[in-house]
Amino acid sequence: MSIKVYGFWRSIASFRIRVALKLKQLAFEEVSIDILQGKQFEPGYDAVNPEHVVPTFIHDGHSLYQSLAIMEYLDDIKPSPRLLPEDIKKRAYARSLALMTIADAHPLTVPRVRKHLAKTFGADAKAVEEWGAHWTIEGLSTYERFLARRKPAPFALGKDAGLADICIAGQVVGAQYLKIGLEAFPIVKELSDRCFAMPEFLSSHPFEQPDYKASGGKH
Ligand SMILES: N[C@@H](CCC(=O)N[C@@H](CS)C(=O)NCC(=O)O)C(=O)O
Repeated sequence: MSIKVYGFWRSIASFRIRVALKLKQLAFEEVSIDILQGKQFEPGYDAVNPEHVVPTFIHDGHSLYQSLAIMEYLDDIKPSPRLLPEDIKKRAYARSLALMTIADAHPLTVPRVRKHLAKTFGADAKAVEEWGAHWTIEGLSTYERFLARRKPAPFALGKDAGLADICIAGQVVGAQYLKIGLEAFPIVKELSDRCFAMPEFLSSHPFEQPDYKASGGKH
């Protein structure tokens, strides 16, 4: 089986895929597309992914897009260990938690949105950063409220880390970029500390990626 991921160190969606592949113990090659330099818009990458975003996942020559669809596909091709619970109610709840960042919080902070705020609405660097911080905190607050009502045991859906934990950990990575402390989100913090104690999460962290290190370690 050959797996190639077009990703980027800073991409939280790429982080999700890295963790998922490592939890599944599936070997992969990652090709870096510098989305801060606009490489996602170049013709070579347009041929790979016409949405001009990372990640793109290629399995034996078959292309897939969108981190949620890719993670569900991984469960289909390698069911154990599972990323989504078998129980249908728990499975839907795991997807719900996943979408709170994938669909609601994270898309508001990606480069194309930040660029549009600056270019079209004249937002300066400080305003763009405040925008990002606002939506990142909204995402963390949402997770804290949900996890307070349905406590991690010890992971979001039970004894093993899965899809929901990957997504929550990604939201925490977004907070780290903006130096947002997690004091106000103690349950999220405990869950993400537990995740990043695992080598699959830690080695997938943006600051551990070769393209981050090669860039001189600035974020
Ligand atoms: N919903 C997509 C997110 C795709 C996405 O927006 N990726 C970001 C990086 S995390 C990107 O490539 N952005 C490029 C841009 O904003 O120009 C997923 O979960 O895969």
